[in-house]
Amino acid sequence: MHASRLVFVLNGPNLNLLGKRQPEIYGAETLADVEAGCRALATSLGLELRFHQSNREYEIVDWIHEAREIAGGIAINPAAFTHTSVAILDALNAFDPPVIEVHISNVHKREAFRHHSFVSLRADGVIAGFGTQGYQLALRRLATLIESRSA
Ligand code: CA2
Repeated sequence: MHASRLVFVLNGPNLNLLGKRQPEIYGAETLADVEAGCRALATSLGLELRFHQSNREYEIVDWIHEAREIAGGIAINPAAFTHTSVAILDALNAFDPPVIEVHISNVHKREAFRHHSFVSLRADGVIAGFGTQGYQLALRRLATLIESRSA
């Protein structure tokens, strides 16, 4: 089977503030910096990228539905929706290719309410606490998984 090399990178609420507030938790890079880094790596991995951020749960659900038709994988930082959203879990459960969950901070070192993730019930892998480098690790893993599905 030939798996699509198109990957969606989806970001949840408040991640538009990355690099502008709380650098001690989330680092100094902006979301635009993260996107630029992902685009450069995607090119070198032979992946095509769709990179989105929204503060609205339904938009994230809609992008996952769009990905069902065309994408070979999703990397998602659902942000606060990680801990609350059955809707995003249900959408991901209707998406067959690999899903990697990304958190910039180590959620397990933080408040107890961040320790539970609905999305982890579906994710094939979870990256937490690697800073914004976690996005690059997720893309590398998706490239590996897409290749193994094409073999
Ligand atoms: O560590 C992560 O990536 C999180 O997904 C980030 C979410 C948080 O709710 C999760 O528990 C862990 C928060 C994203 C908010 O991002 C901001 C960035 C800069 C300033 C303020 C918020």
